[in-house]
Amino acid sequence: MDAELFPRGRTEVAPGAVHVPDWLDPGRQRELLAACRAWARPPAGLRTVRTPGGGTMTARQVCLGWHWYPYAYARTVVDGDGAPVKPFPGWLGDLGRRAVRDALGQPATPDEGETHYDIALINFYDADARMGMHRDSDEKSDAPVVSLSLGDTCVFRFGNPETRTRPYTDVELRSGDLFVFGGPARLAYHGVPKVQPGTAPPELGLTGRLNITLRVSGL
Ligand SMILES: O=C(O)CCC(=O)C(=O)O
Repeated sequence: MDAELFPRGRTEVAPGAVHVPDWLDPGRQRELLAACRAWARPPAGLRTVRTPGGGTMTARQVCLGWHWYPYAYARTVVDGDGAPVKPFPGWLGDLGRRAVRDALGQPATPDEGETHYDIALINFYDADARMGMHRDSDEKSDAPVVSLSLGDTCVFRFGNPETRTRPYTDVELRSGDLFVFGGPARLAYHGVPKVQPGTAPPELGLTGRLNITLRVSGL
């Protein structure tokens, strides 16, 4: 948004959890959106995730590298069309390492060359989609999680590692924003209680919100 009353700056929301507004410029956002559209196509495309309790997640999802399903990883879409998961591209790993350096001011691990982002979870939110408070705890690596947002603005709730409830901080994530959480924040509960429909930058050409999270599996 132009002419902010209070310009948005880099904010440490909790130790190890950093929000960097406008990290992706409009051209990079368009490139990432085009890639997401290709990844969303079948086979192993965008799907509705069913939870063990018989419910469904309202955000629809496609995975790269490793296929996440509640609550494990596989190499094929075991809860969908059975196809092999799409590969995780090298350029996305480079983007992940750069994101960590920019957000945290340090490499993802002491030996950065060894940090191989190999999972992307891409969530698509329409106007009514939400994501409940949860921890990203199915990975064996403690490398930071990298989160990139495209399209509609959302309220991203970032909490603590102990409980789904307070204390938490609500952060507005807009198109192009980066959020990284590692170290003491790596296993913090987080979720998306609300998407603000119609707030995507018109020139992006996306109705809804996409979130791309990059993780290191350690598998
Ligand atoms: O959409 C978001 O910003 C959060 C996504 C998320 O929490 C997840 O993929 O585990």
